[in-house]
Amino acid sequence: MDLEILLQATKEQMPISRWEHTLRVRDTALQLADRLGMDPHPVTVASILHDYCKFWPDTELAARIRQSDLPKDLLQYNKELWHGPVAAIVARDQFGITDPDVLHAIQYHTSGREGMSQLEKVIWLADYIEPARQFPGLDEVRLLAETNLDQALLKALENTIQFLIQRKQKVYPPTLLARNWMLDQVV
Ligand code: DGI
Ligand code: FE
Ligand code: FE
Ligand code: FE
Repeated sequence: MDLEILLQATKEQMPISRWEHTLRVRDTALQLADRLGMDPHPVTVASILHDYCKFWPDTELAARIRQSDLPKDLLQYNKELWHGPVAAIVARDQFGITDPDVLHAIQYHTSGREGMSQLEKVIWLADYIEPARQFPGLDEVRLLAETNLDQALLKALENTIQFLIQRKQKVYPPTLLARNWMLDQVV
């Protein structure tokens, strides 16, 4: 996969602020991956593409979900959950990416899921802690991320679930399953 083509195509899909977020997620994910001794290539590809569809119209995202093999229950939950799964379809069908781990990291980068791989965890967390983010409780998650990926992810999932509940929003069940699963993973 030619990274220059991916970078250029992705940049064209979004405003500059989101493009800069994409590059910060890539750099943050590569730092985590380096510490964990992971192959940087899949980390790079997944980070670049994770928000590819963030600025696509909701109608287009919904249509792609209906046409594809993606879970249809997404349509009953927050629209914020749609861009990752659709980006994974684009990565596969338009960019010919076949590595299931990369496709899953893109697909589940918002929801998380039970049984997340190390790559899925790194992308999820990098998206949450990249330097320009400002969530309540983020300092604690950033600190945990320096020493324990699983503890950081657990805390970040809990913060996200609390944020959604405070706002009287639905929580997509895979997010709850991810949090329950992480609770058993942490040491
Ligand atoms: O696309 P980004 O802004 O970089 O980040 P993202 O794809 O992780 O989207 C995060 C937003 O999605 C976050 O503000 C919370 C919202 N959201 C809505 N419903 C859910 C959800 N996040 C999770 N994890 N689970 C949900 O059910
Ligand atoms: Fe490649
Ligand atoms: Fe996203
Ligand atoms: Fe993102």
